[in-house]
Amino acid sequence: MLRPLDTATRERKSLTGLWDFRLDGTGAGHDARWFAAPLETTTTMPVPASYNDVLPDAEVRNHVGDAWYQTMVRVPRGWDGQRVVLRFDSATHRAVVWVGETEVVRHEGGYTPFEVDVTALVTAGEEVRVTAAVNNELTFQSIPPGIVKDTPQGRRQQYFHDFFNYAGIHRSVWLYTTPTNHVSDVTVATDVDHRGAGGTGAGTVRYSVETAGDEGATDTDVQVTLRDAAGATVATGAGAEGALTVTDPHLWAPGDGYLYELDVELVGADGQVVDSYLQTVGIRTVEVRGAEFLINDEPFYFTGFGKHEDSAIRGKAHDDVLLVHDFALLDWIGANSFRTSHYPYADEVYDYADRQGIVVIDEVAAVGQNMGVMSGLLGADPVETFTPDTVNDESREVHAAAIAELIARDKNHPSVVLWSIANEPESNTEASRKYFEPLFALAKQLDTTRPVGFVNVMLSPFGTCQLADLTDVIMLNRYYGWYVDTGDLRTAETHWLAELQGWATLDKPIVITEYGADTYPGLHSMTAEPWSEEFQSAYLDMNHRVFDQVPQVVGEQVWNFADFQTSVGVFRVDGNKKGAFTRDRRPKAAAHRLRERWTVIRGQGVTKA
Ligand code: BDP
Repeated sequence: MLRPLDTATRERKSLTGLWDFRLDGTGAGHDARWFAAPLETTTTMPVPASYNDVLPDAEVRNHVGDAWYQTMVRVPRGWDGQRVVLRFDSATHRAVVWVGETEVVRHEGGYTPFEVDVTALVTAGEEVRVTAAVNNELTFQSIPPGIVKDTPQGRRQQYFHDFFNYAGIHRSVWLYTTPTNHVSDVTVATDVDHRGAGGTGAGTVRYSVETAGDEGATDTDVQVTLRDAAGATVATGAGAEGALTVTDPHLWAPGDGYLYELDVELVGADGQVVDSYLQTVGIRTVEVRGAEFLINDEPFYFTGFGKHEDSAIRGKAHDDVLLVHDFALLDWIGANSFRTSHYPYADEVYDYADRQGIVVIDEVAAVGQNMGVMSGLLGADPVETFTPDTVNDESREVHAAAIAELIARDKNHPSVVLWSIANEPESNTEASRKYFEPLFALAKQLDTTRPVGFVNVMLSPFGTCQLADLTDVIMLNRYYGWYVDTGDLRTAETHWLAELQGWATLDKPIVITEYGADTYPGLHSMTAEPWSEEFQSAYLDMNHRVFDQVPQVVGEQVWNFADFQTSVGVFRVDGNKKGAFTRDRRPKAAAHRLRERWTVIRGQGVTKA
């Protein structure tokens, strides 16, 4: 799916700002046709924002059900004759949208965009009412899963993941135009002949363009022009599909976010440009070879974090200030990568990662498909994960759609080098294999250019995992010294090394996607006791000693970049405190420790010595 852009033939109008807002715990608004009139409310809500923490009200924070948003928008008067599209970059976790009194679109899944052609419902120069009912309920058929319980005190949402169920309109909303006959999709994939003359062989940009329109855009042709960062044309092509050759390309590489731009034009029979779309392109290769993860044919060692979209008051809303600040902190600490744990992030994040040369592991919102973790750690009712009544065939359809939407959205980002199709699902049973086999096949079919993996949980240690042969990269979340062998780092080190040496026999690259210890900022301890800043540093040191003994480990991503909000529980003190930074992005002692290690690794080039 293409992002809305301003180009020579396209215009956008942002619908961010204050919208009218009303909660609806019983779903009454649908029958009462709240979309048909101005919303009866005096409450306004910023878009984008999670609504939960904006108002100091427990009812709002813990709301279960619909949240109605409404705004009036004047369609720019110059838009006559254009195709007009309404797009939500996300609405968490599902939404129904009306323009005037007409329902225009429904979407399932809280972290990917959806859009609809509203040309027939709008008039250039006139106002139109846009209403969205955004629902935050999680069930066994949603990604991520959860259970809504009816209690005498009201409806309660239980869920199986360790971050707060923030909801609302978290990203931008757009009204935008395209010409009637228009470019509807662009796919680029790049290759480099690394063994070419002098070691810097030609680059290839394969492209494929889809078009749509009244007459199927049949009397139009596609022309493409590839420009370098200075704007000079380096290659041109004609036709909906093709391959462009770039001699001596400036490769996109970790730490060097060099981008070309592909100008895709739809040209009419009279030679007039009908539509123009601009697609950024990073020329690079990604390959798993034996136990190596290669970017541009060179072994890459991931350093960085599992992150969250999370901050005070805003919750999960995208925020450019935080974006630029977080990336500056990644640079400060010497990190070269992060995982979008545990859901697709805002489009802006990937654009910025492309430009900054930061490597991304891109994750589907499938987190918490593991009832073992829940009953073991959090005391939830013991149920089985994969049964007709829990995570079932219908859940898998929703999961498949989430994978397809993620790949469709992010396929052109050079920063994305690996798809993660689930975090810590049950993976040690036949049922889990049956559930996941088709999903791996789907991801590999939808993108033949990137490796596909999933993140393995500690309850499915080496030797028991039934998905290990399906995953291109072994991604492990391990908490030796924290959840097991708590505080005993010497024992933890032995256990961790023993398990890791088992995984190493599979001859696949291993990325440690989570290791971390909750740390209360400012708490100190002479003997490095858990929760202290000293312990967090000692814990990280222990992990690094283990990783450095196993050559198959090609990456370390600390859990977490920053402290983040979770549901309440006896394990959490105002959220999860495993951040290297606090929630307001101040460094704990561990941040300095990581900086010492990672700036050295960065200085050695992409690979670890
Ligand atoms: C892992 C999860 C992550 C949690 C983390 C923790 O993948 O979402 O926040 O543990 O417990 O199981 O801190």
